[in-house]
Amino acid sequence: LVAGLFNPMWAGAAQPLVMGFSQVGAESEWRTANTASIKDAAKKDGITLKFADAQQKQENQVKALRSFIAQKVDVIAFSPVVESGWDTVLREARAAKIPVILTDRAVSVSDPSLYVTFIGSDFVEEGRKAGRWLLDFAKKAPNAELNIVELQGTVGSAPAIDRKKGFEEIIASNPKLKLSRSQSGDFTRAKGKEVMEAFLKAKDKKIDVLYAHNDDMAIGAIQAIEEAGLKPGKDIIIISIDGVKGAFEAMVAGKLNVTVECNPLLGPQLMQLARDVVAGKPVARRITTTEGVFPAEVAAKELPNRRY
Ligand code: GYE
Repeated sequence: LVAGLFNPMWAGAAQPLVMGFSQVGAESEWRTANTASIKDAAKKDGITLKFADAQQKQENQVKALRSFIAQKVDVIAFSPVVESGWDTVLREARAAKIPVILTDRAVSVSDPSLYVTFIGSDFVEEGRKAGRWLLDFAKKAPNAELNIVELQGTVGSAPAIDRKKGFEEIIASNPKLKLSRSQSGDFTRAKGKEVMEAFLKAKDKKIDVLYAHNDDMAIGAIQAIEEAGLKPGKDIIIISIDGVKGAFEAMVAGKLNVTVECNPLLGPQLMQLARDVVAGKPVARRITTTEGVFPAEVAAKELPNRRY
């Protein structure tokens, strides 16, 4: 064989599969781990990845999806910033016969067959787990009311909607647990800090518990609490979601009480799914990841095992 003359097409070898992936942004530690997992898995799997970062804006995602359609990729995968507003562009993908896989976040569309499958966590269940931890905590606490404030994720996003819903469903069973304030911190540290500062400044009611929809906002809030001269994890009990390394470090330092795990390492499963979908194999409509709950007591022991 003469080097340079060999064309794999002549040998009948398949062209590498091309995936267009539209990511939410780079808003959190979770997202960074998710992006790394997807890029890594594509490389290992020999899949050509066209990656676009939407910087938390739906309009950027719609543009990215349209550009993937124009480029005739084999498969589109994306993690939708918000739940609604996808019907039109998903119909365009269908008209171009490009299958769509949802990762991480769900959409609400009029016709569910506009996407093939959805791989990601059960966010309602994560909210319930956070609520159950607080129910247990409240059992041990003196009989007074517990005043809770909430830092929500991105407005209109599946994890913000569902984590609120699951948490509220559980705490409703104990009238001692009262949610007094709830505002979006857009899943970032900077916003989490800013909103917590505003909560603390209100000073109308002592804050007993903070429920943050992700670790990054909790970590931002921890700073705000310390700057206000209070002890996070003690004066204010803090519950968050994701289970990133930063949360484990905060728990080891006694500043965070519990994190509910949400697994970002979806890359390998996504690549396998993409291959199956393109090959026309049947796949499950919904693939849920398995996750745990990590209270501060186990943080030091678990930290070395954390992969994100
Ligand atoms: O919890 C948060 C990120 O969609 C599950 O998005 C994801 C969430 C995650 O910004 O940290």
